[in-house]
Amino acid sequence: MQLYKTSKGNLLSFNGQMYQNNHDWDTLVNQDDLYAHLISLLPVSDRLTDKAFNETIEQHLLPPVGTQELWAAGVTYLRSRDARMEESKQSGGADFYQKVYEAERPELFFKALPHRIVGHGTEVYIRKDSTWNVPEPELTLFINSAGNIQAYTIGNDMSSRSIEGENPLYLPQAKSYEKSAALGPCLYVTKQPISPETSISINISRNNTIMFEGSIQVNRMKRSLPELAGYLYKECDFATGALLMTGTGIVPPDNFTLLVGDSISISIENIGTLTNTVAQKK
Ligand code: DO4
Ligand code: MG
Repeated sequence: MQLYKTSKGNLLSFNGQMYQNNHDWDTLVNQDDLYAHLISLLPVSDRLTDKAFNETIEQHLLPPVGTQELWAAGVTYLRSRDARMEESKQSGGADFYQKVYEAERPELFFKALPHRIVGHGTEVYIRKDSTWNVPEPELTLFINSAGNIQAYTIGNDMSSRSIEGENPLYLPQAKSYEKSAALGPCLYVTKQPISPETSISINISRNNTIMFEGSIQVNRMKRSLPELAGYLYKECDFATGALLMTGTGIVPPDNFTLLVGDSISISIENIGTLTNTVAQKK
């Protein structure tokens, strides 16, 4: 089922029926068994027509986040390792990416607090002091406060490759700035873990021309999803749960950089499409 956060309440799509409730987001999603909890709420939720549902989503959609921190895993796919090794050859940082790809401990970094996260249909930013910028399409986990994966969404881990490539110690500046993270359009809540065959795809268009497209399956990831969640929760508590981007397996060629006005669309089966336009901080 798909759970959408909107400024008019929470919308749920289940078996072709649409529902609405007004529960507090953090309380609603931070459950031991979110799927069973949402099913139990259906009899006491308002039924919506398709028209009312679609209009609310078009006009009032928010990113699927309450007070949760957003974290990210890196170098979880071979393509990310290779691209990072290439971009950091000059700085002497290439070995670190090789090592972290092989290491038992994954790369995890803090990405954003909720106020820096944007939703579907809005702007993401590229930095004005960066010359090489890319989106990173990533399956993103919602993990409850007990450390268990309860749902999935689409994440765009906007990244500056020029800043990150100059020195790996600049990673926080390459990754965390205003509107550097997009999430949405919904939380996909499943009874079973998401299928490893799930496909992630992206296209970037400029003046209605596709400039780049690519896709990958989740099973190409080097690490398991519970492994990434387990490392994040090792020494951190998250009172209302946390969101975790799981790394990119798709990197555009080195001669590609995003420009203001580009449109980025990321799709993941069963979750939908997350579309954002590229802009800069005013
Ligand atoms: O190590 C730098 C960041 C890696 C990353 O964001 C990714 O692989 O998705
Ligand atoms: Mg990433």
